[in-house]
Amino acid sequence: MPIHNNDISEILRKTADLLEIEGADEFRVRSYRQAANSVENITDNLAEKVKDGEDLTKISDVGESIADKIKEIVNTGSLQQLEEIKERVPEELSKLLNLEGIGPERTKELHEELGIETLDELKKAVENKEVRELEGMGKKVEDKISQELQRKRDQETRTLFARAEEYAEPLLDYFIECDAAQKIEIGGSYRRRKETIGDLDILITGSDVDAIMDYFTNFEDVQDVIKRGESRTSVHLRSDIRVDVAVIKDESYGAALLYFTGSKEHGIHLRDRALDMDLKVNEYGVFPEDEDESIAGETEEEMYEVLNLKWIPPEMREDRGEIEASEKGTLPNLITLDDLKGDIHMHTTHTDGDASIREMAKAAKEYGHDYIAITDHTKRVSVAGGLEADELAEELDEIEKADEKIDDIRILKGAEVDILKDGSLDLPDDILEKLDICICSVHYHTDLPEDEQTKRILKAMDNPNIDILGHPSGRLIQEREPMALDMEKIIDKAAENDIVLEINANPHRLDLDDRHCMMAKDKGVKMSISTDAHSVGELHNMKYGVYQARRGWLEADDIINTLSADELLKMLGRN
Ligand code: DGT
Ligand code: CA
Ligand code: CA
Ligand code: ZN
Repeated sequence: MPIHNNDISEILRKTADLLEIEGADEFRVRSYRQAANSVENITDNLAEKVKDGEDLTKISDVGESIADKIKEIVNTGSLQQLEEIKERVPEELSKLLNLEGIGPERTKELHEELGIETLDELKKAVENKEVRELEGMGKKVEDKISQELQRKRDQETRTLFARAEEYAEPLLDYFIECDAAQKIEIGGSYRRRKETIGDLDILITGSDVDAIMDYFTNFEDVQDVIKRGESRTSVHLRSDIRVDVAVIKDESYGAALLYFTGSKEHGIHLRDRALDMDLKVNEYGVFPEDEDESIAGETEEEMYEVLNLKWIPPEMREDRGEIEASEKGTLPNLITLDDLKGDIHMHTTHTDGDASIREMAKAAKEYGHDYIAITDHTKRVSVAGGLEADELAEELDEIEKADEKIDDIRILKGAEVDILKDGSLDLPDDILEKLDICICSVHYHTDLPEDEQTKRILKAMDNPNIDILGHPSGRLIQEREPMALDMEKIIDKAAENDIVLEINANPHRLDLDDRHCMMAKDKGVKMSISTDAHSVGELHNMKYGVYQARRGWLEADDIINTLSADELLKMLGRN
């Protein structure tokens, strides 16, 4: 069985959760949890590192003891210690613990007082109004739990894109060795680069369907075969992700790809358009009325062409006006990863990052950037060791020196300043004026009522020192809802004050989302795409931001870090 980084981080995280519920030492719990986060964020395959005998303690937050646990997981597929804790603490309690508003004490209380061990049992207790009777809970907590349970249900049916990718890519690699398969492509929401995907839809051309399906179901990551039909097979992977494979003929490849890429709404719009032209579109091709000889089907381009349309990039296929734009010849020239010249949001060991300024700069240079901005946290963000004004001044000094000494990459002086509850910033203007790039973000009081939250951020946006509004909605996909916020007002203010809105490329954030990207572009607002990296590995998350930008119809011109460093600083009115 292949062990993915995700498998390792999940085992470590579960161990941390169960230990915490059991009341274990806080420090010990944290060491597991931090290691889990760290493992989740590295891009190299850990199982291979173990096999190669590499030193795992080089990974941040991984000490000797955790390194041994990782080896055990890679070698045996499980962790003995976790198996032992599971005998004392019901495993599913970790799901309770991870609901917002329930900590270890409440989990324990729900377990001990009401005998709750699973989310289903919690749901029943909420419905029976039993939770509100517990000490320190009440109706408000019960309502919150009820909301959280609903969100959890939605989330369990979909998978974060970046997570799906970890399972999809090895499957594609596996098929390279399959002689019976020719072309292979993942369609569906995955090809459209949606932030979460329901299942993977894979298309394969080849004539020996049985050989292809046998090969597929023998994939080492396949957990169970849901159904096997004549030309379609569905399975669950061990990660619970569902995969549908369809085998098609060469002459229908384009038609099937178009159909299975979707979206459903895009497909229906195309079909209606075809009907108006007395044509029939399906997953086999385009057919003139009453004829069974297709006039197109081998490629997507010809499918669109016979409908008098230009080929439409998959990320745009959501029926948000792309068919009209294609007809008029006004499709945008979407931004690509290559267009980006720098990454202007990242953290270092000066606050909560894992790597030094020098290490981040070297890694970014290797990645191919011309410049980066170091943007550490400031004082209000105390959990991250946010910097006081004098500490930031010292860091800026160090950035300048690093910039002089490290060739072929420019290092800009930045900070990610906190927007306080009243809309003022947590550092004075005289230090902010010294920055090349000033990002401002909300980190606390994310649950204010909409008008108060909006007013707060609008006020911050009136500070002349702010260049970029960081992760504007504050959402964490499937984990935390966006803040209650009038985003249109924020976008209008950004247009008025020439403030750049960030597209945070962290695959858990993707904030702005695609719709707000579109809205911002419509109002002439510029955006940035940055990783907010806290480690060198996360510098590779840039692509997820690009996918989101493409889903929002953005072009290179809309994104400020497609500019050179000099042009960028000029645009921001700095230096
Ligand atoms: P997902 O998996 O929920 O993230 O979203 P999709 O878009 O991958 O949807 P899925 O897996 O249910 O189906 C894959 C594609 O197949 C979908 O994007 C379009 C096509 N499709 C599925 N059902 C229908 C349908 O009823 N009508 C049309 N026109 N196309 C459909
Ligand atoms: Ca799908
Ligand atoms: Ca599907
Ligand atoms: Zn940040």
